[in-house]
Amino acid sequence: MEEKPKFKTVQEVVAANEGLPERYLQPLTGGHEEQPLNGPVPEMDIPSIDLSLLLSSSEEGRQELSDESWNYRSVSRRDLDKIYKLTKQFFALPTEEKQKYAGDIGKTLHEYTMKQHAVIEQFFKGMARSLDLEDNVFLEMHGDNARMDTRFNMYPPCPRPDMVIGAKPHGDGSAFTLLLPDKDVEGLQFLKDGKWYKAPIVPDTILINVGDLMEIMSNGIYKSPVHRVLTNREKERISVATFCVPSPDKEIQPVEGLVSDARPRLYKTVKKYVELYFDSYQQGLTLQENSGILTDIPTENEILGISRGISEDIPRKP
Ligand SMILES: O=C(O)CCC(=O)C(=O)O
Repeated sequence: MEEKPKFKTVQEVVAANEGLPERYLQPLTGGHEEQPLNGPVPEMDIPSIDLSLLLSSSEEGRQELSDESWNYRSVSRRDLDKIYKLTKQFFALPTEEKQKYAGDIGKTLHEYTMKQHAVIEQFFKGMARSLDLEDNVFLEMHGDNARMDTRFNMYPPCPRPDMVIGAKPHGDGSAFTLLLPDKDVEGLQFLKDGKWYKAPIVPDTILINVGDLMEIMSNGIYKSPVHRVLTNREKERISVATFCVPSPDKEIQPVEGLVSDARPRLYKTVKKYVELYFDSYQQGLTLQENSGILTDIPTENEILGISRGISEDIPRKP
């Protein structure tokens, strides 16, 4: 059998001290020059959500959700520090040890995701309620075999933060993503109205990001923001992202109550959503480019787009 080529992880590339591989360099072109990768950008104003209000189903909590349409931050719970510590320990290990350690991480990770699970369920319900829909409508489309996938990210210090990106611009394929960004090192940026904004560091919070799936199910009312991660010359950065992934057998489409003459359907039905998302992402394509998921749409809706694995005018990473 043909042996698979062995790629070095970014951490191994750094450790080998062989200099920056050319494939990581990507000069920005296409209208984003006025916001170079490591240049100053304004801070984004991210609304906070008081989860206790949301969980209490109060009118105030419902209002809080309907007021904002692109992402939410919730006050986090006690064991975030445990997760930060675990992530740092994990990345400090050599590759072979990492594989062994994965088993030990499992228990802590399981507890962490279980705690998040309850929050997520209430979020699905709260968002449905904010749109005058029946509580379970999004949860049902998401399916009984929905998963929560957690990814640990580590961005080592990089000598050319002006030329190397940590994570390319993308919208998340999830319904929501719960992101625990680094406590000390900035790097996450969101694209809004064609401009990049940095996400502020707010201690002890989880950033809840609306994903493409929620954008489709809500017929474009909730939008999945494009975001990217920069590298830092001096400091390593970590983050932990938990993605709510739908049951593989579920068809995803705008829910009935949100399609009307006044608001025509924006997205076609997607089968095998998860496969399609990853396939698009790998190819550097948007879901739209890969699948023609948008219906014939008026101009206003083109702006909503979908998935945007990478935006049109930003060079793609091979
Ligand atoms: O590292 C971050 O802050 C964001 C990570 C991210 O966007 C992702 O894992 O999809």
